[in-house]
Amino acid sequence: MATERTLSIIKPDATRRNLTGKINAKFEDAGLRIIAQKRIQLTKAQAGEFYKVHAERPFFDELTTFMASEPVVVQVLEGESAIAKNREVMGATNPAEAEAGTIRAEFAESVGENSVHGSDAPETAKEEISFFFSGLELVG
Ligand code: DAT
Ligand code: MG
Repeated sequence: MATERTLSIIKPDATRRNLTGKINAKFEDAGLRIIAQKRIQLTKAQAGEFYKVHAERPFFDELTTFMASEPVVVQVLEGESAIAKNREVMGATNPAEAEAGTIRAEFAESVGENSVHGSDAPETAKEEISFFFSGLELVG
């Protein structure tokens, strides 16, 4: 096992309902450290660039409109196997399939408005962290 960093986003459905602290508590309780964090408003174009891997999917327009609809909190989580651990804490994409106790089981409103994003592999984690944060902002 190795210490990893992963990119997390608290999505607009969660910031709107004032859930940032409750979601951060789930990360910290799981041993993930929030080593960088900022609240920003994405444009639809920026959301589209971030999610470009999904550009051909039927839900792309809905996804990018949603991600630009209200502020998001972008963050870097660090810990042992942080990428997989964060995916565990998040739960399945569809909250109806998410395990009890996960963020999406407790807070997500639908498959589209599912409260959190988390990187899915070491390469995407690296890319996604540098999409939002400069090296100077990552103090560990
Ligand atoms: P995850 O966020 O669990 O990594 P993903 O990468 O497959 O899931 O999809 C990215 C986001 O796109 C997901 O969090 C919500 C949205 N999405 C995925 N499938 C969808 C669907 N069938 N309908 C609406 N939105 C969807
Ligand atoms: Mg994904």
